[in-house]
Amino acid sequence: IGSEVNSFAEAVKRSGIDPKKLVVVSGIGCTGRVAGYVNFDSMHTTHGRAIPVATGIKLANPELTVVVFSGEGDLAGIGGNHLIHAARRNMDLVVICNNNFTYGMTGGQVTPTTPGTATASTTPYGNYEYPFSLPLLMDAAGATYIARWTSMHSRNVTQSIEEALLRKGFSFIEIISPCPTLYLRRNRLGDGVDQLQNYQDNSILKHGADTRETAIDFQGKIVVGKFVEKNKPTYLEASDKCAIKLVGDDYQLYGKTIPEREAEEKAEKERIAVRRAAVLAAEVAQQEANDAQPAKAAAKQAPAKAVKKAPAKKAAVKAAPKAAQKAPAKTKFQSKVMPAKQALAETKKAAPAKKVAAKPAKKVAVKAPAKKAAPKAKAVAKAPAKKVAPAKKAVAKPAKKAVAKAAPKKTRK
Ligand SMILES: Cc1ncc(C[n+]2csc(CCOP(=O)(O)OP(=O)(O)O)c2C)c(N)n1
Ligand code: SF4
Repeated sequence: IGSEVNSFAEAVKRSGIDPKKLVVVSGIGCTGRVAGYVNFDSMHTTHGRAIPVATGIKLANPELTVVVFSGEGDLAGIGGNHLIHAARRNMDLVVICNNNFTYGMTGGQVTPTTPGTATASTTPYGNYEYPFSLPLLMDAAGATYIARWTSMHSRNVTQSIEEALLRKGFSFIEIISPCPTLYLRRNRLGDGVDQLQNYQDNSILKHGADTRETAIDFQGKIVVGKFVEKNKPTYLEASDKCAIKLVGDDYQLYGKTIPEREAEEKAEKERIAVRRAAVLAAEVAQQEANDAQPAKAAAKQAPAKAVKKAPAKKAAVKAAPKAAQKAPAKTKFQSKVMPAKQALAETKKAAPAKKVAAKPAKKVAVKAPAKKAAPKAKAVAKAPAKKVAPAKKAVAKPAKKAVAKAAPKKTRK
């Protein structure tokens, strides 16, 4: 969840949207806590009701960008009805769904996406329900932007959120992520790093994939990418059209005629383009400075001594096979926002030339209480000491792990 929030903050910064015109709404759950982690206007609503609250906010003030950030249990379980109807209406919302296959906060019950045969506290002998594939559900319901990534794909997550923030209509981004304490433990799937390895090994990048082919089996292949991107009138645009038919061109919403609102929207788009160009220009300048001083930059990027020793476990995430790293063929679904240089060139076209030199927008900060930083640093510094374990212990650990991993296969058979 933390890496997703980081991707989200980065996407907000890069998009150039005004953080003061952004609202984050979440439901209840571990993911639902996101509303409290961010430094934007936010609302932590009741379980399953993030989308109706977000819809209300958007209708009350159409100038706002409204983002819903919640778990799959909240969005597709108790809130499933709201989810499909918001997609059907093409309500102007960005929905980010953290799918960890479980009701994390309440102890690991089965959810509408738990893969078949997986164990949950409510399916101790294996899940016998048929799970939803959320991209397929959203496609059938009418969502106009659908992407799926895993928490291994931080950059892609940033990219998709950035795209969604800059477009109109209902955008749905699913992020498959681990719940180590419940889903992974109960299914004996190791820890978070093991699961990231699984994502690395089993993700299949397929932009524009048929959403009927996005089902996820227990520890099976995960099709990721941008599956749908299309335009159709949003709920507000459709209701405007209907009102104009009835009332004529004098129709006003919140005291503004449609041409007045369109003019404001255009002006805001220009301001966004200016901010976005400034952020991207700063990024490009930083990159060029790094390239010019490779030695200095390398020294700067090198982790501190203590941190260097600690992530021995991280090394366990093996590099993906070369074939998997190969860039896929370009499709119409390819992102329009990366890399920074290309994005900057495109953004400059939209932004008034003079203003592009404006200072980069203020850093979008994720709330991080200063007090808590200290104990964290200590923990990192202490980590290597723990790892210098007596030979006996070191042998015992892997053996235990191997047994634990082998066990579920037996049980499932
Ligand atoms: C009306 C109502 N029913 C049930 C609950 C209990 N409850 C709190 S969080 C939660 C599950 C959330 O699961 P999910 O949305 O998948 O988020 P996660 O915790 O996995 O991130 C449930 C059932 C509640 N708070 N309110
Ligand atoms: S590990 Fe699972 S239960 Fe713990 S915070 Fe994460 S999602 Fe919630």
